[in-house]
Amino acid sequence: MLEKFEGNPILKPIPENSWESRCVFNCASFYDGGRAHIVYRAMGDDNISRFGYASSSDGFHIDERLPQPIFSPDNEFEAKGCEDPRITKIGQEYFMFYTAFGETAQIGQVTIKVDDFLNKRWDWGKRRYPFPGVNNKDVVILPERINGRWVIYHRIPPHIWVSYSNDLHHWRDSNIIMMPRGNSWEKLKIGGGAPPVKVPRGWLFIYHAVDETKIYRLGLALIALDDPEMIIYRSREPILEPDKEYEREGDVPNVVFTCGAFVKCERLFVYYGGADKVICVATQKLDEILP
Ligand code: BMA
Repeated sequence: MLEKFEGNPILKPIPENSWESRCVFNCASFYDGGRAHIVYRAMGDDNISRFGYASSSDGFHIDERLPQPIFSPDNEFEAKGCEDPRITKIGQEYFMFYTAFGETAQIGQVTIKVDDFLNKRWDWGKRRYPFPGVNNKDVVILPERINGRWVIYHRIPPHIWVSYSNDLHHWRDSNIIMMPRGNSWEKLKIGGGAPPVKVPRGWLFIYHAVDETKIYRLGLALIALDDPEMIIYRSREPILEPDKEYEREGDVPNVVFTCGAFVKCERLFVYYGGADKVICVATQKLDEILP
């Protein structure tokens, strides 16, 4: 259902940069100030993930890329790396959730002022770990309160869970909202992909799903605007699957994995890692993607 850009991959590793010499992949992406911003996971010689930054004026062609990482591990909770960033604008701040990989793979959470981000002052503030010690990943947050509370979706294997907060720091009332579906492309586990995008009929939620043979695909769900636990649609078939060489062969084969999407001119742009090695984009007109 999504159309892959013919110029994929749009970003590849740079062998001369030790921190991103091996792979650049799963990236947060959002559109602000007339540009598509991409915060991507990179790995180099030491096998530790850090985040790099690139941007594009048309969403397809990268016309800016920084030579140094903009976010790196800085304590024992993330000693083995920071992975899979997802960024959402709330008021005058960007919230970034990521996987903090240390003894366990848990959720990390930071914020940065919009003005600081756009001016490349990488002041991310205090690092928080809202579910201490829990094997928990793939967080996406809704950009506005629903019935007075903030809402995140996250993944404690193999399900997608919802949790709520009054203050954006303490999360409670967790519930499973989506489960893997037996004998299908989403049999083994599922997890949140891009932060949900608001469309007139609901929250458009792209998630990833893993089958028994470890192939990663993307699925689509629509969540009721005023009820974070009501799934009003879930695609029977994947909306993206690995079939190009750059998705089938890489650091981990047969993977498409998204952490970011936005709508521009009625078109959905989805950024994704191909085979844990390169960054790609796929798009579709909004009215084509929803049945
Ligand atoms: C998941 C995460 C992703 C990765 C995927 C496929 O568990 O680690 O970052 O893209 O596996 O290897």
